[in-house]
Amino acid sequence: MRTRISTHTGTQPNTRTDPLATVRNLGILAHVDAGKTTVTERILYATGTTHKRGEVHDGTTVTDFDPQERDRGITIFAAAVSCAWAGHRINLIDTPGHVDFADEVERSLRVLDGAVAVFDAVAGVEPQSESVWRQADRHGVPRIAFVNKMDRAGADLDTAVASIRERLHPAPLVVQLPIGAEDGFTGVVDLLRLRALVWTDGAHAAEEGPVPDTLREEALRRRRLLEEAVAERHPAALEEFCDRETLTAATLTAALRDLTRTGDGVVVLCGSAYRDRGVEPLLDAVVTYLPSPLDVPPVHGTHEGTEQERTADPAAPMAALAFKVSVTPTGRLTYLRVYSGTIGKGDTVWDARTRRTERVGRILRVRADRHDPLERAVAGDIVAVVGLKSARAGSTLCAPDAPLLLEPPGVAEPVVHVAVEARRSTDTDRLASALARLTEEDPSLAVRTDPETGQTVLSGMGELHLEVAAERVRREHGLEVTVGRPGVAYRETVGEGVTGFVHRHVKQDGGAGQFAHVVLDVEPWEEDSGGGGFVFRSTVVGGRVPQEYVRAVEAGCRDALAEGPLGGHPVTGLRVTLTDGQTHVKDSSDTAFRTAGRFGLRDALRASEMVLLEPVVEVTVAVPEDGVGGVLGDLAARRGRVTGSDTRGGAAVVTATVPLAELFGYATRLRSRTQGRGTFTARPTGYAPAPANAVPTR
Ligand SMILES: Nc1nc2c(ncn2[C@@H]2O[C@H](COP(=O)(O)OP(=O)(O)OP(=O)(O)O)[C@@H](O)[C@H]2O)c(=O)[nH]1
Ligand SMILES: [Mg+2]
Repeated sequence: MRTRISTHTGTQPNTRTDPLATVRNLGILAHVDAGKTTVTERILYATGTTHKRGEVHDGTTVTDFDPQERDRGITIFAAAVSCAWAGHRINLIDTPGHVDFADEVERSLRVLDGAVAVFDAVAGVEPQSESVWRQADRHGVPRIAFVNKMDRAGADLDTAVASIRERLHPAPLVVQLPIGAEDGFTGVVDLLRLRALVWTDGAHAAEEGPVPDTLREEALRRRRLLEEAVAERHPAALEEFCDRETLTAATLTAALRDLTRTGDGVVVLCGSAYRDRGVEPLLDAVVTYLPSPLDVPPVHGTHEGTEQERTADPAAPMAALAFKVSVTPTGRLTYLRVYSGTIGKGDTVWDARTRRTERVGRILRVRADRHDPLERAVAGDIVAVVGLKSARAGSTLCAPDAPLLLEPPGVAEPVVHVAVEARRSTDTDRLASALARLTEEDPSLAVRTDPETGQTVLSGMGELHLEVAAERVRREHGLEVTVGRPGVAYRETVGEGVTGFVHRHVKQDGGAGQFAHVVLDVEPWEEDSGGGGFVFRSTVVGGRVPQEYVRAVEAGCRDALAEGPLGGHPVTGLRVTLTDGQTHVKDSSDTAFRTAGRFGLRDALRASEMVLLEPVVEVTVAVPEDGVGGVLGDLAARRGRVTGSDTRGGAAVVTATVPLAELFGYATRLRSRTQGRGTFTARPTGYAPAPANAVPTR
């Protein structure tokens, strides 16, 4: 095994007193193709976890192990592997960059303590880098940035950093100066230690030496800029800077660590993962700047309505969150982040979702090519467990005598669906169980039977997502299936509502009667309340409708939102006000008011002016300049609205808002129109009114 030098400066807190301080739960995040899997691969190589460098284009990487990932050259499933560096254990999750798999990223972010955001040194911040950055912001995950592909023609660290500053974070703190450019990129100057690290092809590790004379002045200038930027944001550093007019490497390190953890600054490094340059300093930065499980706030959960807090203490009651389920030859692996307590082999645990106990079979530390069995895993760790039958991504597992429900990661609403049918009718049952297996592993897939056609309908996040799912049914289950044309999930909203809409639900023909009168106002409502686009209130005075019946009316209204009058689509973006009502001493009940709410709102929506909404995405298309005309024409034909155009690295970049329904097959079309040189990415931006002639039914 080759030996690598570790270049990290500064000391780690508590390393001797608590082994948890040496754990890093790390995610690799970025836009599609920025090089996450290659970075991961080089990390595994640098840490001695693997002994050869795998390549995405050869299908030989550790984390893109699924046959479809290897064929398509993209990451589809987040993969977790553990490795060791400078006395630390790094549990690393390589995430997919394609927007269709954003839910996989979301679930990973839920369990991470820190992340490396990877950027392409030519393209800078790309649309999906921006989306995952915002996702990480929402989860409060501290990040460092790695500007990758410094070897590419047109690579430029300063431009990439400028795009980070402009689009993601006001304080990128660059700690390296590249040595050489593009094909001649050979190393970096470490601005903290003012030493040069140079990599030569075929060599085992970086060679460390003095800063080359030609770069000395520039390195000192940039060191100065770094000191100023840090002092400006860190009070203790500012004090030292004012006293001594400079900052020591140790002060810089400590301040950068603080700024990373509070999110007030983002440390930026650079390199070329493909050429294996810049990986060791990145690992050093991970262990130096990113937090350990001890440094992050305690996790919160609920039990029977009361909120509870759990700290990363191995002696506390056990609580863990499952973030991934994967059915492998080793068995059904459930990946867990343990938040508190200790989970042991053979333990009985409580699944807060199913409200049942399960037994932990084996516990595994997942390494590149093997799984190491563990007797137990403690708070702060990420491990895989064999033997759990019902746990899903998002399930809380906890000690049976200390039940707790951790908030599961949100699941995005599927926006695209296809009808799936087994070629042979005798395979229908097998198809159903294959699809059930897929949804078990991937909560962003959903299966239902269309009540009108009886067809099996699979829904998910996008065309690619469903294509991958159908292909898994074929490959992994050996089933021949036909897949229909994709369709999008429409919604309905209120254009103009109604006021004083009266609904009477009365059944008094002997026996126990039902009596509920409601009067409803319905109006359009902007979706900003976080309540799924539906707001309910009551303005009833004088106790004419008792509180419990008001709640029943609300529940009934929610029932009615499932199917709107235009085509049976979910209804969103409205406020319903219960303005009046009437009860009957004997015959009123929760059920009667719930029914009145349901049919009252259904009829009120029928009487309202409704608007059909369709999912809309923002596409960013990059093509050689001579292809722009064709792209614009094509986008216009797809009801696209161009919102911007730019040039980047010799290519024209067009952004446009396009209805998702018009985008099916676009990837293939663009490739053939541009002889494979055009690329595009799409980012969901929500829903917009669909033209009147597009009124579809489900
Ligand atoms: N020139 C150059 N190419 C690189 C570098 N790093 C990665 N690549 C190439 O870029 C392509 C994409 O790399 P991946 O590692 O698959 O990127 P990714 O971010 O994991 O992609 P997704 O998982 O599909 O989002 C591959 O062909 C890599 O060989 C680099 O440093 N320099
Ligand atoms: Mg990848």
